[in-house]
This record gives sequence, structure tokens and C-alpha cells, in this order.
Amino acid sequence: MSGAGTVRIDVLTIFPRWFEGPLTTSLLGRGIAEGELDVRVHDLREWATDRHRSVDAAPYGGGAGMVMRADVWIDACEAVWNDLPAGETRGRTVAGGPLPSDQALAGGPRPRTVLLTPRGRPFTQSLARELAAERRLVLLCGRYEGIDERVHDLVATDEVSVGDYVLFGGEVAAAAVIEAVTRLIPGVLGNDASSAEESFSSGLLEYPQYTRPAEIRGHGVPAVLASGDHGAVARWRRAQAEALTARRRPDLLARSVQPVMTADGPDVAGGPDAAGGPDAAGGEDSVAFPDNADGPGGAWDADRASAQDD
Ligand code: 6GU
Repeated sequence: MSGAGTVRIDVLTIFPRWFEGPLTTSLLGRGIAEGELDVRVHDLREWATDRHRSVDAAPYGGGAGMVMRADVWIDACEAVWNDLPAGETRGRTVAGGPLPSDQALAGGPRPRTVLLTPRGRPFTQSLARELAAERRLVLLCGRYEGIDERVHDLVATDEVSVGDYVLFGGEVAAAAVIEAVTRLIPGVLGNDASSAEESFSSGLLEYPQYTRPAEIRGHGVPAVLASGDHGAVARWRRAQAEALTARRRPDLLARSVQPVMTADGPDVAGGPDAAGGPDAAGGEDSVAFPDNADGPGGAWDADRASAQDD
């Protein structure tokens, strides 16, 4: 059960300063400053063992580019999982001693440890909801050139991608995950975004919104919005949302269903996420994506099968 002040997110990156902006700005910055959220950014190089503090090496088998070293990632994750200072895991071999997390490698209990990588499970609102239920998250920012496969095998419980395009590294993706997840945690950041969001779980893009002034350079506001007829406004908005979704994201429309009231509020079922489609405009809460839009699903379940939370 998550609540204010109880959610901790650890980020491992070779660019810790990259996070200074996102974590000190806006709602996220305020939530962290006020202690509603515990986000800790760690420099992966703290766990490097040579004097150059290198975290990568040439690939076995040859080829261009460098590969991030599994030993450094393993030491770093063990320290973070167990709340140990860097020095206590740095340079230790996995077989070298009885750290409580040794059994965590290759499938034992550990916090949800998400490796951001373009080959991961597509990040969706549904996965954000899933991660928001965790008390701890560990986010691993890889560099795109490559990571030793043993990090995928031994350390990560999840692999997540934020879209079908390639970034230099996982930092932008991690920031997206942090923002999407934290705004869903009840009581954190002073919002109740999860319930606000649920109420819009129609699977439709948001309807157009207007505010003052009533006219800008000859462009007015749809008359119905000033009619005072709440029923007519609601019907207009629903029709607009459906038309916009049909035009821009027919993949969402295909699986959108009418909200069904349950004891907990609206509940929406949906099919698998489709990738791609043109850019969708829309505000945050009112763009609603169906539950289970991306799972539980086939290939991604297999990767989660050995992972447990502690
Ligand atoms: Cl998570 N990482 C990188 N490097 N590129 C990406 C991505 C992640 N998701 C989409 N593209």
C-alpha cells in the first residue's frame, strides 16, 4: 500500500546531474522537497573499480562501440537494494560473499528494478498504474550502445521502453516513468490523479477546451460551451472526443468501451496496445487509456516470471 512519504525511487545513471532539472521543478520538485516522495539519484561510476572510473568495455566478439559492464551494474544494484554505501559492494564478485541480496540475482526477491531500454515493454498508462502500486522502484538508465546481457538476465525485473525511437540513453525515459508513476500515487503531490484519471477511463482522447478571451484574432469559441446547457455541453464533448480519437488514434477507439461502474468506480477493459499513430494532442487527465492496455501480455510476462518484490 502506497501513501505519502512512503514511495522511494532510486535512479542509477552515469549522468546524475541530468535529473537536477526534472527533480527540482514543478509538482515533482515540490513533492520531493516536501518529503512526499523519496527520489535518490546515484552515479553509476561510484561502483567503477578502476582509476578511470570506467563503466564500459569493448564487446566480446568485436564490433564498434562499447558495452556497459555487468559487474558495475550488479555492484550498484546490490548497494541500492540493500541500502549499502558504494564501497561495500564495489568490486565484490557475485560469488565472493554473503550479501543479503546475492539470492536476488537471477530471480530472488528484490525491489522492482526497471531497466530503461528501447527493447523493453512499451510504457503505457496501464504499466504506470502497475508501478505506482510499488513501495520501491529502482530505475536503471542504460546507454543505447549496449549493456552486458547479464544485466538484463540477473538484475532487471522489468525492461521498459518509452516509444519506438532511439534515445542516447535511458535518462529521458526514466524521467517519463517517474512523472507518470508519481502522479498516480494517492496522496502524493497533493493530487488524487488516479481517481481523476479513472473517471476518464473511456479510452478516448480529450475533447477540445477553451478559456478567455472569447475571441482571438477572429477565432471564437463553440457556442454550445457558453449555452449553460450542461447536458448539451457533455454531449458535445463526448462527440468531439470520439471524433478526435477516430481521426488520430483509431487504435484506441477500437478497444475503448463504455465505462462500467464497479464498487471502486469506473472500470474499463481493453485489448493490447498498438504502437505508433500520429501525435495525439490532449490534456493529461482527460486522455485516458484503458486498463490492461498492454498486458498482462505474453513476452513481457515471461520476463517478469522470476521477479518478486520484497
Ligand atoms: Cl528506455 N532508452 C533508449 N535509449 N531509447 C529509447 C528508450 C529507452 N525508449 C525509447 N527509446
